[in-house]
Amino acid sequence: MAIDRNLVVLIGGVGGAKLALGLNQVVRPERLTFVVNTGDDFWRLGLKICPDLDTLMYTLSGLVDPAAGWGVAHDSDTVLRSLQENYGFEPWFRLGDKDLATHLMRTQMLRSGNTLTEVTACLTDRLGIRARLLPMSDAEVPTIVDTAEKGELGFQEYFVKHRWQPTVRSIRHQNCEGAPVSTAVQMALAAADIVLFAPSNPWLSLAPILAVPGLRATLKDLTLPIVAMTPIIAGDAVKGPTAKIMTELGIDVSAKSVADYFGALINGFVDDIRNQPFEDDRLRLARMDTLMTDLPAKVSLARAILAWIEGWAS
Ligand code: FO1
Repeated sequence: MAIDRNLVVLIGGVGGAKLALGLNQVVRPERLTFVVNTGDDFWRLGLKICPDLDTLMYTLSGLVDPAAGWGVAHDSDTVLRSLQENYGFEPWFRLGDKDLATHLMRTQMLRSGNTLTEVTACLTDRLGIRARLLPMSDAEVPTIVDTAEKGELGFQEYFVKHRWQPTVRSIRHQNCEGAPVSTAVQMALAAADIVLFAPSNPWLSLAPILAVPGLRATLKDLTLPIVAMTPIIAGDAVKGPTAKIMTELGIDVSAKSVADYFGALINGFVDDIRNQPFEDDRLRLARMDTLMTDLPAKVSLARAILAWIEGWAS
């Protein structure tokens, strides 16, 4: 049975998209809103690339490359290879031909004066996605990673070009003072029955959303279930640099550290059954299998989380 409550999910890219797919099957689409990190966005070849929005769009529309978790399945690379062979362009950021169609369309619509929120609504509609995808802000708020070896790097240089190998000293969100929460995000949060932080990297993918001025304050004023989840399972991240970054920032690699990171913003936390249990008087805690190895696991985790939260009322 589809869940009939308004769910707002704050979410990053590949890690969060797994749960998004499960939620998409158990929540009525008109009740489901994703507020998506755009701190990873950048300009390449004159095109606006929004990796986390792309990943969610491709995942929810079934276009995604399942092995990578990003990009379009069975994509070709004719354009990128021509750029490299003819013009010596460095292809460290792989843009497939079909993927380029998305970036061309997005950029053209932005240049025509549409906001990123409007463009995303149009792209998702054309891809047959019925849930709502909202960029966290219409302003550009690029994530900058300060590293020991390379100094400050743009997010994609850190993550893709240098394969998240440099040691992270700190992370900042450029221009966030000038990036108000969009009206669409404000309205979604005002109508929410449940807010969920996806199991995305808190420091890289969720922190940029929380850095948008007004967002933390809006969340603090809500009196409803606000739940975060562990991206750490059995002392490590399933994929990506979460555990590595925690170590580099001097944070103990545990689910408890993740719960502490969200602090008073949350009142519930989903931990993994493989983790060492911890206590926190402020929080309702649940322990579930959060690994999501296949679609049935994604759907049953989504169902279990929402059933648990629904049980709070009784
Ligand atoms: N991730 C990579 O590891 N290598 C790539 O070449 C790459 C290209 C790419 C192109 C479009 C897009 O939307 C995403 C892409 N990603 C790539 C994924 C992405 O940059 C990261 O996974 C996220 O930014 C982290 O959430």
